[in-house]
Amino acid sequence: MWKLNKLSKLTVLAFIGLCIITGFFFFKIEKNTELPLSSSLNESSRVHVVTLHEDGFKPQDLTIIQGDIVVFKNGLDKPFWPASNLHPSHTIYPEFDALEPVPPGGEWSFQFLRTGVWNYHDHIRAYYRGTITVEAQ
Ligand SMILES: [Cu+2]
Repeated sequence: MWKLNKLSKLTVLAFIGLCIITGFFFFKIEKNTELPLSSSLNESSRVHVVTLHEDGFKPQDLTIIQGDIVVFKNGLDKPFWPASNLHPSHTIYPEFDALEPVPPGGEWSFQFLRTGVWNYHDHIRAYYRGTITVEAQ
């Protein structure tokens, strides 16, 4: 049993060595991909401003890159409440929801980590509508 000639033993050793090296690099790459993802999102984040006026959100349609931040400013003399569709449940992007009224002159910021076309509205006056399109990095 297990009588291997010298060449076979070398082949087995080489195979084991290759497995260890492959495993090491696989683990290393696996480990590396986790950390830079979140930090690169922060490094390249840009800030955009959307203001709600009497005649609607300006700009009404905005295209940004994944990880960008949008500041929703209240340009009305009454509170507003930015939230993702559908009104009133806000389920298409539940985190994209101020969760409370933003006072006149106030603002609410949100970082978009999910790609997609996100329709939103003013939860208090749902006829104010807009779209944030988030493209992949
Ligand atoms: Cu709503």
